[in-house]
Amino acid sequence: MITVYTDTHLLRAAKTELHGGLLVPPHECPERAAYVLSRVREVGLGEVIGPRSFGLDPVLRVHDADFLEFLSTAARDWAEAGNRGEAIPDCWPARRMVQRRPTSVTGKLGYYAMAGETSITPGTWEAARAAADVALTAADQLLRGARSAFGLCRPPGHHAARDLYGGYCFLNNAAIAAQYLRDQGAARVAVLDVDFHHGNGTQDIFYDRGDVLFVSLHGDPAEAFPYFSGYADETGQGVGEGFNLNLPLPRATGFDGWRAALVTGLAAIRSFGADALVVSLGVDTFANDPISFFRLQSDDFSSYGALIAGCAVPTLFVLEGGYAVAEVGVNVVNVLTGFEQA
Ligand code: Q9C
Ligand code: ZN
Repeated sequence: MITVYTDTHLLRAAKTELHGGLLVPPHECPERAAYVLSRVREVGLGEVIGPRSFGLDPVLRVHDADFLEFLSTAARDWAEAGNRGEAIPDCWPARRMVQRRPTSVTGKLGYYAMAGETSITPGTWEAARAAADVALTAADQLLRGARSAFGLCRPPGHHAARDLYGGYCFLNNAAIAAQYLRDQGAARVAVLDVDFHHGNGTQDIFYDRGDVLFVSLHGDPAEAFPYFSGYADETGQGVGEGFNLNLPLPRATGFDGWRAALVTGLAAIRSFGADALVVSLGVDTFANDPISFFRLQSDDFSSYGALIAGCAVPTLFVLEGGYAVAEVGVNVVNVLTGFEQA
């Protein structure tokens, strides 16, 4: 399996995450990608190639132009406004307030943020664009006939909606790749999100679509981020009704319960008849993850990689979360080798 990777992710190196009432070093850190890349090389997964530049056209198929303009200017506008820390919102358009974009950068942060933990810094936009190019370049491998490919994306993407960032995400790499596969001729694309957190951004982007099936296994939103998305009764709307499958799971779910939900999700993907599968691959389901509450062990990742291979459809893996940093490489690559060896 080819891996697509670029050092450009290093430009996403925030000093702060709002966590537990403190500004702490971010869980979503550059070392995560280093661990994954070094494990890819250690097991000899396959060639590692750089991304090509796709420009903004495939990004604009999924995200709004005003949102991209905001992301590309927020860090500079924030500094020019005299703020000394990293850019974070402190006011949101909550219930019964006006959903209108303010002109000031602080107002724009609240307008476009779906969560407040994620700082915007100089370099964030460049890194996010490179991550989208990584996902698109890996998607191109499928179009050239590969059975699978791995986009080693950083920053992650699945919490980003068409006009929202947050949850460590800016551009929705998996959604951009899924839409690109559609635009290049795949009639039906499934997105399987196995990150611990609900992929609210991907759900939102494809919610009214019958050509892209979204399936997500995640911590019950009553107890887990993103809290306001991910319930089982969110099933899609309009022609998209029935093409969104949420499988929320309780605290302390281990591999038996998680695997049963995966089998349900894979059955939906099979009966949908996908021409391509995009896997939002987060390994924050790991028992030792510092911000999550499932109990998967490292060997379990190999097992479920093999189950995903049972779909027998060209499969693009896109890196999402996973914050037990030293174990992220082993867990991610276990999924990929489990898939390959099935
Ligand atoms: N203060 C992904 O896994 N909530 N994002 C922070 C700790 C945000 C996770 C909780 C978690 C976002 C891609
Ligand atoms: Zn996650």
